[in-house]
Formats: sequence, structure tokens, C-alpha cells
Amino acid sequence: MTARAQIGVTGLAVMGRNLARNFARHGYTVAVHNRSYAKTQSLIDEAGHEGDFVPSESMADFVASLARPRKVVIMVKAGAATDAVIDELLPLLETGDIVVDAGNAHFPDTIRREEALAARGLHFVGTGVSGGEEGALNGPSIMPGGTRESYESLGPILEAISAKVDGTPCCTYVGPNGAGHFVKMVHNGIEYADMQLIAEAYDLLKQGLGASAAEIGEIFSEWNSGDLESFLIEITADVLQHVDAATGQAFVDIVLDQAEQKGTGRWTVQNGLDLGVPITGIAEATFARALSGSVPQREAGAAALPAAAGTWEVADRDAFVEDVRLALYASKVVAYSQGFDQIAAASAEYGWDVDRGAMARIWRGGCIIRARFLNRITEAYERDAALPLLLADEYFTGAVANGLPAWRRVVSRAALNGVPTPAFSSSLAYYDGVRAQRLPAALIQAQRDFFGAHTYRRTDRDGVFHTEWSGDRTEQEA
Ligand code: NBP
Repeated sequence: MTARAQIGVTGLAVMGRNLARNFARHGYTVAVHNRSYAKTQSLIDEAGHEGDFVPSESMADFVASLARPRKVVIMVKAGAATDAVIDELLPLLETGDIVVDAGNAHFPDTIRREEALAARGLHFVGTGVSGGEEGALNGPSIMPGGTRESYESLGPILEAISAKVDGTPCCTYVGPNGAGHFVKMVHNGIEYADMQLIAEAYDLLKQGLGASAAEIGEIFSEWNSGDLESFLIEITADVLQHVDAATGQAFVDIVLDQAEQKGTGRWTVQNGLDLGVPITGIAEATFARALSGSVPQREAGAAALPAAAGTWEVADRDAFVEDVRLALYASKVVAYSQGFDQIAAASAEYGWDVDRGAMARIWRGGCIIRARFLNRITEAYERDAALPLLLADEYFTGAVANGLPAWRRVVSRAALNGVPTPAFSSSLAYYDGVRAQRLPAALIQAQRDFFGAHTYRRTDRDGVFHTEWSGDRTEQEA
């Protein structure tokens, strides 16, 4: 076996197969392997003509077919399968080889694996890949972690197969160990929030205007030529205009209203809680999916709970549509602002030094949240790399302020008319919370000191204090 392949892919289900084809189409010699040989054979039979593939039945032959330092991309089911493949690879690799996990690993697993492989002189590159099977084939957004040294030889190959926007690759070095998978996780969390916000906008238009799915689809189509231009808005317009062949009804109307999830939203929210970052948009989106799937609770609620809401009559259709558009944009800015806050907090916590502007740049193409709007985020972090709050960047402050009256009208009317808008309304509550000069948290601190002697700090002098609530109510410095 000549060691001539420049990169190898093990795990040839939809994602791995398409990544391998993408490498080959870019002129790389690609070693390919799968636990069961049938998938390798089918790749060679169906796409072998697309480039230079080196198929192997055994892991040993696969590794032997790779030029050194070897670059092995693992694209298997995340979790135990990844560990099984790593265990199989380890005895076959040599110092300086690079193992890339391009699956959707949970970032603590990546930190653990990186440490273990580094101890054996190997580079472990936990890499986020977004864009689904289409992206894997034609250009995904790629978020590689690991050592900078590994990026020097691996980076150019990944950049070559990534999506390009204005000639710039949607791939860059993210940071050490778990940084790449972390950023991919937050990307998915933001995707949850974005999808929920779009779904709420659709529901508002449906309930406020009594519009059909096709009519709302047209509105989304128009929105896609403005600030909201994005993959998710584009596919929403498409889905809403799709007609179910079996019934002739709007497709969206025949789909069961219970949203599922694979778990990255949950991971994002769990981490937000761990780091104390209020990612309310992502959390509401994740809980909204959970609520939709809470069938017994929904049946009990639908049977017993009154609405006490008015009949929604929208007087000016165009003005309402514009209000919803502005509210959607403002809520979306909040969701992204929170997600980038989470990246900053994790970067500080784990010592990753992630460049947030660069993350927005590599999400502009290839991935599910690709959007025109991401250019604005990159520009904001170019103005100030340490920006504490994306919302407070001059561009976003102006853009959100412009839509603020509309945002308030939409959220309040939704509440008055009994339409649930958890992400719209929690985003507005976050906006009002983060801009408040003074919050009722003061009262919470007082309560905590009252029942638990948890102490408090004062506005007028430094120090930590406790009041003797059950005694003479004197104050002591703790
Ligand atoms: P799957 O997640 O469905 O995994 C199937 C692959 O894992 C097959 O190649 C299978 O081999 C292999 N595998 C399993 Br299962 N257990 C194994 C083990 N113990 N040892 C060796 N191989 C094992 O494939 P996918 O949908 O292509 O996704 C691959 C990765 O990419 C996942 O981590 C996924 O989360 C991530 N991802 C997916 C998408 C997407 O849109 N689908 C997007 C981004 C990232 P076999 O053929 O022998 O059973």
C-alpha cells in the first residue's frame, strides 16, 4: 500500500461520503473507509469517477494509505462510535498525525479526547461542520479547533472545500481543544432561536391577518430581499408555498405541530446555565419545542384553559406586516447578541481566545444560519473586538431602536390576543433588562439576605453586608 492519500475519511454515511467527494473534487487524493465495506464500495461505484479515491476495507490499510503527517477525518455517529474509532486508530498512528473529529461531538468530549491524544503526541482537531449533506458536498461552514500547528497543514485543505463568500473561505481556526465544537454548538443554538422567531412571525401573520400559508410565504419572499435575507427565511418562503400532493392543502397545515430535536439546543442552554449567560432566545426556542411535544399537557390545557383574549382585527395590513418584520429583526439581533456573549464567556472560561468577528464571517456561507446580517456582526467586532454587548454596537443600536415601537406593539398585541410569542417577548424583556439603569435584583438580594443571610452589597459604599433581620435589624459588615 503506497502512502499517497493527502487526507482520509472514515465513516461514509451521508456526511462523510459527501465530505470525501468534496475533498476529491478539489483535487485531493482521498483515502476512504467505513466500518462496513458496503458504504465504501457504494461511494466508489457511484462517485469514484469524481476524483482520486483510495478505498480500504481495514482500518490498518486505510491508515497505511495516508501520507504523513496523516490527516484522518472521522465522520461517524457522535458519542461512543467516535471513541470506538479513535481506539481503533490510535495504535496505527504516529507522532504528529492529525485526527479530525468532524461529527457533532459535545465539546467536553472533545476536550477530553484532545488531552488524551495530545499525551500521545497526536493532534486532535474537534471540528464543527454545518450545512447538512448538501453543504458537506458543495461547501460547508467549517469550525476547526485543536492546535494552531495542526491548522497550518490541515487548514488549507479545509478552507479549500469550505463554502466561499466574496472569495473568503467559511473556515478559520477557532481555538484550542473544544473551541470548534463549542462554536458549532452555539451556532446550532442560534439556529434554534432563529427558527423559533421565524415560526412566531409566521403565526402572528396567520393569526393577525388570517392569511393563508401561501400568502405568508410571499411575505417571507419579500423579506428575503431586505435586511432579513438568509437561508432560513428563504426556505421558509419555499416551505409555506409548498402544497401537499396527497390533500391539495398547504403542506405546513398537514404537518403535525410537534417539533423534535437532536440535542444541540439543549447542550447550548445547559452551558448557558453553567456559565451564567442569559441566552434567553435559545432557551425559549428549546423550551418551545419541548412544549410543542408535551402532548398530555397540551391536551389538558386546550380543554381547560380560557383565553380571555380579544378577537384580533388588524386595521392596516401593510403596517402590521412591517411591524412583524421589524420585531423579527430586533428579536433576531438579541438572539445573536446572546449567542456571541456565550462564545465570549466560554472563550474566557476555557482560555480559547475566540475571535467572534471571524465566527460571524465563517457563518456567512455554507451553514444553516447563513445570512446577510452576519456581515454586520463581523463589522461590529472589527470596530471593537472586545465589544461587551453586540446590541450596543452603533449599527445594531440604531437598527433595533428603529424597530422598537413596532416590537412593543407586536409583543403587546400578541399578549392581548392570546398568541404565544415566547422568543419575541423574552427577547424584548432581555432588551429592556439589559438597558435598565436599575433592576429589581436589589429586592432579590434583600430577600436572600433576609431568609438565608446571603449578604448584599450597597450602592453607596464598598463592602459586603448583612442585616440582622430577626433581631434588631442592625447592619453588619460581613
Ligand atoms: P450517522 O450519524 O448516521 O452515523 C453513521 C456512521 O457512523 C456510519 O458510517 C456508521 O458505520 C458509523 N458508525 C457507527 Br453508527 N457506530 C460505529 C462504530 N462503533 N465504529 C465505527 N463506525 C461506526 O452519519 P451522518 O448523518 O453522516 O453524520 C455523521 C456525523 O456528522 C455525526 O456526528 C453527525 O452528528 C454529524 N453531522 C451531521 C449533519 C447532518 O446534516 N446529517 C450535519 C452536521 C454534522 P456503518 O456504516 O458501519 O454502520
